[in-house]
Amino acid sequence: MKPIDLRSDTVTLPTEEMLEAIRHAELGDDVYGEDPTVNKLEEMAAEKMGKEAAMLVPSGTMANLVSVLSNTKRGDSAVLEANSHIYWYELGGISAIASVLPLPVRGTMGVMDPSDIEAALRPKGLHMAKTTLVCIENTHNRAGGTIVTPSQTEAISKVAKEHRLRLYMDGARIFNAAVALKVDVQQFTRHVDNLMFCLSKGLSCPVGSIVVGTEEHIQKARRARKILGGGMRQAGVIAAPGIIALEKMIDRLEDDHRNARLLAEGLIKMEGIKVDMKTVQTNMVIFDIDSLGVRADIFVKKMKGHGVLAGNISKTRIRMVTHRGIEKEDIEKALAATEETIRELRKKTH
Ligand code: TLP
Repeated sequence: MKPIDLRSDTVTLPTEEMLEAIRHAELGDDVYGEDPTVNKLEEMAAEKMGKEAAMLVPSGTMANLVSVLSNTKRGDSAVLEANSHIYWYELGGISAIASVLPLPVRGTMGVMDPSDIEAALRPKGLHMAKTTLVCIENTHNRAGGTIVTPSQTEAISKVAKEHRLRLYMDGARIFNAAVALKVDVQQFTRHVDNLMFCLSKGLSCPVGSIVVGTEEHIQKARRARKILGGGMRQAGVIAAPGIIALEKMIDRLEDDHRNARLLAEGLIKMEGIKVDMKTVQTNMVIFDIDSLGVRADIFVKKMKGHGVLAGNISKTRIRMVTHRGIEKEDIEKALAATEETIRELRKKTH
């Protein structure tokens, strides 16, 4: 039987309509700017985000790196959240490739306090790596898909403006935030200079992320993408499902949020499992199994034996992500499998 895959929303497969759109996409060489499908997607994305221009890249990791590169110079420093994806999961590309010194600031549920950002800035001076950039993440992955609200984003943007810093948003799942708060996505984007969002997560596309900003910024970002080897030719095959994603796949994220809540409500009832319900805001559930006295990687392995895939994100914490293809019945099965796993482990330790 096919496992219930709750490791990530990146496992979503394209819809039939997306596959059909790929088959019929009008194509050209995008390095010459001549792929009409890419051009259409980039225009749609810029308009949706309320910015001047946009650029398609293969992955969220490249989108973040391109954005760091195009917002900074070698030897600058950048403030980011201590548990952010850029800091944790991107092989240190910010330092290894962009030569930028990260200044990590610990947030609360993924949200940095503006005064902590201010305190982290390097003062001007001969000895200092000049701070030029602040990065926020929305929704925040390691905090459990938590939202940086529009007013929190605005407060951070005030600090950025005051200190003449650029503000960048890793908005890999920004539509999850907008749908959860029932606000237009521009309520977030208007406070940042540039951002990226992913097509390949909850929006179900097979590949792709989009960098958005001013015309001038995107011109710079195009050079950064090229040096990283991200200039693609008939990239319309990637853009075609992206168009469908923007037109049709956003509102359904609400179903994923409902399922995540259902999952969390079931998990919290189980002995030995802790869920901080405040963090269950979108399509992720992170739970702690510390009091079970078993390592998270072992727990995850046992779950796999019961047909459920999850991710261990620390020694004691496990992440489950809901997405298209996961229905209410799958949540019920996942809960039953978790209960069974706990029972088995208890038997072993008694
Ligand atoms: N996140 C993946 C893993 O890399 C952890 C996941 O399964 O959640 N920003 C954020 C906030 C992300 O969550 C991710 C992917 C990325 C950037 C990178 O995107 P990709 O995987 O397309 O390079």
